[in-house]
Amino acid sequence: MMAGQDEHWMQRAIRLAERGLFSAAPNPRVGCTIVKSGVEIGSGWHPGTGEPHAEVFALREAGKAARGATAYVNLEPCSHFGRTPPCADALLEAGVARVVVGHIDPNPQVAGQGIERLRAAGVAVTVGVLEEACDALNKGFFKRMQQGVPWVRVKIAHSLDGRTAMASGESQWITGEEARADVQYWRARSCAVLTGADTLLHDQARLKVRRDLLVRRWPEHPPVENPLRILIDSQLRVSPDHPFFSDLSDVMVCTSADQEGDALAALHHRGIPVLCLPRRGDHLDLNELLQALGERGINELMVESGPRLSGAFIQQQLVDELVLYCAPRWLGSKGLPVVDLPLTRMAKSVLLDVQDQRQFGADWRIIAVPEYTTESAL
Ligand code: AOF
Ligand code: ZN
Repeated sequence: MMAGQDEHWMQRAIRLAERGLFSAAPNPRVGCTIVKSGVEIGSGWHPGTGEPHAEVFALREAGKAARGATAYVNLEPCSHFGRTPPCADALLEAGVARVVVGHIDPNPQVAGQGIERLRAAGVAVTVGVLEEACDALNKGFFKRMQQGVPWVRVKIAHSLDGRTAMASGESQWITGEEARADVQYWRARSCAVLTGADTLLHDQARLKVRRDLLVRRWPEHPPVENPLRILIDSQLRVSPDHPFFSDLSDVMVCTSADQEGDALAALHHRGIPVLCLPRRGDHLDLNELLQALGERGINELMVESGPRLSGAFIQQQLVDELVLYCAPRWLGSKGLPVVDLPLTRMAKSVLLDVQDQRQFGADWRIIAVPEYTTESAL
């Protein structure tokens, strides 16, 4: 089989996997296509936890024709009995002759054993086709499996003069509708969306996925699971009557472990789950938060906060990716900064590795990865 063909069909597997972009978590997004004589004879994708895996749907569709065919999967077929039996066994039973894998599954229950089992049974296995794209699709799942914590993505909308709000905190709306529709895409693919008290005290944000805006950005109408909405409020300044709490099915408040009194009692009274975190300098220990979120199966965390909290995530070197929307507008010299980072020397500056830049309406979106050094730690 020509390498170009492998790439073509792996791209198809990735497209199938993307149908689970907003619903597969905490499981990875997985797609599978079964190909014989250059023709797809079965396809499938994993819709979410508890549902059959991608390979199972694809094999069902292919039926007996799967014998001697090639299966393309963006993630290594599993080898363990989880909620479903191992996909490696299903592929063997169906008599598939070759399996092309995009990326190894770092889940310790799998971690190469799926591939081993297939090879041991005489199936030809090719690993690493379009590996980078397969990695990009499941960065959160991979990080949680390898490090126990979610992938942290910080979103910031700012003006061309580097301001995120007026001095009063007023910030609606800096960017235009297209950029805001794109924000819905990131929210929908996140397992959790996090904000801070400063933000909620200034606006009526609920951090819900706006499906009317999402369909503009992603018109296929795939299933969407609501992300967990997290409020960081170390002093419990946000009232339980804030619109953020109008729906309690998917909220959580994180506060300081030394909080007590009426405000805490009011949250408990309303049945709002509260996570108490130790302090670390001026902020809560965000690393502890990430550990707790990892244990809850959060793969991708999106931070949509003001400059103080975004700054704390950057200072604690916890940000994996920045999604910046820059609007062609000046908010003036009294406005709030992009992040609160009280640096004094150039040596401490945080370099950003720009991965992608693109225009949304009149605004620019920049995706960048902070390059931390020991020097950039405050
Ligand atoms: C595959 N194909 O489509 C997916 C896989 O609880 P379970 O049984 O659903 O197992 C979940 C684990 O299986 C998940 O953590 C990951 O390692 C793997 N996901 N594997 O062969 C799939 N979704
Ligand atoms: Zn499986």
